Amino acid sequence: MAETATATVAHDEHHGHEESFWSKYVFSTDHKIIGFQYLFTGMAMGLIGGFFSYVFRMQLAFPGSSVPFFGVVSPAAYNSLVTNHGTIMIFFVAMPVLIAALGNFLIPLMIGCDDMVFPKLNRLSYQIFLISCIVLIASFFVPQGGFGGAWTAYPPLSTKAEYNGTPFGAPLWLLAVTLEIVAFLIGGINFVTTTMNARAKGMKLYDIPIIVWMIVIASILFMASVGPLVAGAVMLFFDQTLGTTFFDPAAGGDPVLWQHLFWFFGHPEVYVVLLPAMGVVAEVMCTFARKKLFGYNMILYSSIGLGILSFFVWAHHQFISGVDPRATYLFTTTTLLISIPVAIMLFAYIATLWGGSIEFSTPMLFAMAFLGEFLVGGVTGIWLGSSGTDIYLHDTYFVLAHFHYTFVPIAVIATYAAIYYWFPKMFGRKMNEFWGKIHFWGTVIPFNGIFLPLFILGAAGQHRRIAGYTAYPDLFTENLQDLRVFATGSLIVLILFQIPFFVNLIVSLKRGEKAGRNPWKANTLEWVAPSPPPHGNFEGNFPEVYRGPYEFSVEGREEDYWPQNKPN
Ligand code: HEM
Ligand SMILES: [Cu+2]
Repeated sequence: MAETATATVAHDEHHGHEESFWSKYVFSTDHKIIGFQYLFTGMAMGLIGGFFSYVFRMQLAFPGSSVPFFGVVSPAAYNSLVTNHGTIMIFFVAMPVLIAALGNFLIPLMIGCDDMVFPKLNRLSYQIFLISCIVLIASFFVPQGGFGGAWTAYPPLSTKAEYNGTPFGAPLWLLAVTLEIVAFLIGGINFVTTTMNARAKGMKLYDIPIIVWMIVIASILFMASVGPLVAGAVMLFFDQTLGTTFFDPAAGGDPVLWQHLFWFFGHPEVYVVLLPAMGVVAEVMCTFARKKLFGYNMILYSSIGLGILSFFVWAHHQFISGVDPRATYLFTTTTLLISIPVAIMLFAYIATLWGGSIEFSTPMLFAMAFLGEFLVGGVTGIWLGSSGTDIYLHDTYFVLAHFHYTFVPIAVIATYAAIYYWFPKMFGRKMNEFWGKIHFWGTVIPFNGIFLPLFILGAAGQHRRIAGYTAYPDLFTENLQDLRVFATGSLIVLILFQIPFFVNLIVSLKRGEKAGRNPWKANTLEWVAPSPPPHGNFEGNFPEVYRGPYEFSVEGREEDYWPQNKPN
């Protein structure tokens, strides 16, 4: 079981000498540093993606006027902003932060070893990711601008510069996304292998914290679903650059083939980012409710079931693409089925809270908000997964509101829960609670202010991805313009309330209250290590595991928590 040998060898190689800034922070193979690299790169990309949403929401509220800090938004710029906002948020924020940053920082600490089993592959993964970010950003500045064919890159629009007008932007976008995928394939191998082979002595499969399981399952899902998309990406790249016609119907190609390849990956991808977020919420909730996780095995098996089912739902994105109407029955059914494991997990989480002695700390508030907000995303998905209703709602703002009610809880709300919760471990100090709570309310309330009105606009027929909708009287729904302005105003409020977060983060790094090893009195192994953990994590004293990760409020014990490494 306890196989830390490989990691120890690699890690001894660079022990015992003063490290320069470059070897310590830039070319490091330490899993924690790589986690930070992913975290801060992801957050920086998040600022760019967030800025883009500000620009196009301003255009939607005040069509044609000059947007402060940007200028007048041309239709081409609008398309490119929307496309790259989506691309950035999914591939360059949600994935690097939730999987790569948390996976890297937490897995070795939580399973009680000194590093990933392949530290150099780990470094390579981040370096490729960084290159992919640079390629994507560069693609905004090439002649004729960045790609504007949506994050789904449907052909024929995406295949030829004559169609999309971005001869350099389109292939660079594709290259960036492909490199990002390569980075995560490499990283994923490490997460799975490390968890299976390097666990602390005594840690059985069912003693692994749920978040580690979630990252492992997510990595496997990603690896299993992305292959066809990579093949498709290469074909699309050839269509763009070499003049092949795999996806161009004008020359006998099949554009719907791309949709299949894209969504065969695209739907599992939703769970790739969802599962780590659910893991975060589980850890935070148990600690701050002082309760054992309700139904550990059930949650674990539900997420595996969810993963498997997610390979059979992809065509619910294609109900109006000319798929056989009989197939839509099948995909409606599988889509409704998949809501069962998600519901089981949500119920288990609510049961975990039930009767707990809840402390409404900042991470806990974010974790609980995740449950409520994600529920709205899940429930509205049932209408979209039913082909009958989807034919009407397809590509409206209803869809947009639906998936933001899933992605914002994942990539924003759960991510903040994670940052507030593990910040003391990462940097040895706590973040300020008062400002944390201000940040919480200032994020969650305006979030609903942005997206609730968009459900109404969508149901009224407003189509997504339209830059100058005033040009389409049928789609304009002029009487609902107030809702658009309200949504944009809410976004501005949300953005302003991120300032206390960043100030809190930076000030707490230097002046936050010192945390000690286990500030939240939690049970999992990362809290055994010093805060912040040194190189090698446990100062050579690797913990031994005696029980599962959630033994809170056990009867007959003096303390209300029982760390995994305490013999009794
Ligand atoms: C909280 C701030 C956010 C706001 C205000 C926002 C707003 C929007 C809007 C208005 C659009 C559609 C524009 C149009 O179709 O004309 C859009 C598209 C999109 N957003 Fe967001 N968004 C936010 C955060 C996120 C996050 C966190 C994610 C994912 C993790 C995300 C993923 C997407 C995707 C995938 C698209 C579709 C892009 C496309 O159509 O190609 N967004 N966003
Ligand atoms: Cu889907």
